[in-house]
Amino acid sequence: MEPGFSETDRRLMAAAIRYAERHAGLTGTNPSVATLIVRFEGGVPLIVGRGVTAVGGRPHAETVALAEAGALARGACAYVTLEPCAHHGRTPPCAEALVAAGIARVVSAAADPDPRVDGRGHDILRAAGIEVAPGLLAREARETLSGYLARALRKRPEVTLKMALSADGMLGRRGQGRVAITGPVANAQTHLMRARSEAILVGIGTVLADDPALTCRLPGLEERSPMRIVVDPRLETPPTSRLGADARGVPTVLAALAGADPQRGRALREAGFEFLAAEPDENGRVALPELLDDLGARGISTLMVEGGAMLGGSFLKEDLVDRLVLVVAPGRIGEGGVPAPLDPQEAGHRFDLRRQLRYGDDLWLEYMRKDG
Ligand code: AOF
Ligand code: ZN
Repeated sequence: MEPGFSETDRRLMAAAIRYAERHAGLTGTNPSVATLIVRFEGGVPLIVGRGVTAVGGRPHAETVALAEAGALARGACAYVTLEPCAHHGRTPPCAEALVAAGIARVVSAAADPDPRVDGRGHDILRAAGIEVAPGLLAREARETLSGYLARALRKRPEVTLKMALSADGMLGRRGQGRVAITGPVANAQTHLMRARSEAILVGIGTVLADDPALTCRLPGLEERSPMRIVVDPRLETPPTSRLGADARGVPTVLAALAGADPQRGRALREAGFEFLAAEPDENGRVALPELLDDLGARGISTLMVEGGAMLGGSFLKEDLVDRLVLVVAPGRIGEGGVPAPLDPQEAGHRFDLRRQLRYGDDLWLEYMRKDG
């Protein structure tokens, strides 16, 4: 137990962190934050207000929770997964709103690196005589805020590399692209991951071999399909591909190098594709760090990399992967297989294994970058 916190504090903060997941990926450039307003009646905690950052990013979690609590906020304790903001947006800062509502104690998890906040939120609370207890379950909270934190601190999206492997460590069969190896439960989880990402990226090799749709096809979540990005240096994506079929509905961006055939560009533009002028690396391929900088500047904070042994291998080699998801299916591919750029054993050396789940016959392994 962290010093200065009770077991009840810890349980309430854990609940707030779970609640913050609710709008993960739906709050734009804003993080999905949660607030619980809690009164202690004879030592028993009673939640009188709950809030999560609204879809689109405003109102903030504190505003929502304080509105629900009303007059019951006076003398209550607020549990916030991120330091309350200190800047004036469309509404006054959350720190001031907590003061005005008469909150007696604020327990927070992660600090906010936004230069407009960065400790000032806590300072406003302390100056008003509120007891401030920061840092409870900070690591767990940072995981729910990781996309926001990556963009705030590194000006780049958080990168999740997801790969499906056969039991013998193959990604697919040579010349055939992806062969369906994982089962329905793991596949549904993949679609859920897509829904929670702001953008999904594959290489042109995957587009040509698999003709993927890269949409979220879970019933009720079709609207949550993220932006699709293809690393396509020479504009080889066929306008008639499945990506082209709905490029007008789902933003689809081709990251191409200068000098790509303008004729192709025209046909693709007509099909609804958008373009991003990528920079070449020393091997004449699309430079991935610069591509990530570009996506960060466009407000993308979570990127899921889903395709291609080559592209996945490059992200790993260049140390650009923050989260790694390996789905290991029971079947073997054997002769003619395309080996994955790393296996679970190597992954264990480079990343921390955070979750290990069974989905049907598949093993789902989630890792985080070691220093994270
Ligand atoms: C909070 N509570 O629920 C969230 C916060 O564009 P704005 O004005 O909405 O401000 C965005 C910043 O607000 C963002 O960078 C982060 O510092 C903070 N997010 N703060 O008090 C919340 N989502
Ligand atoms: Zn705020």
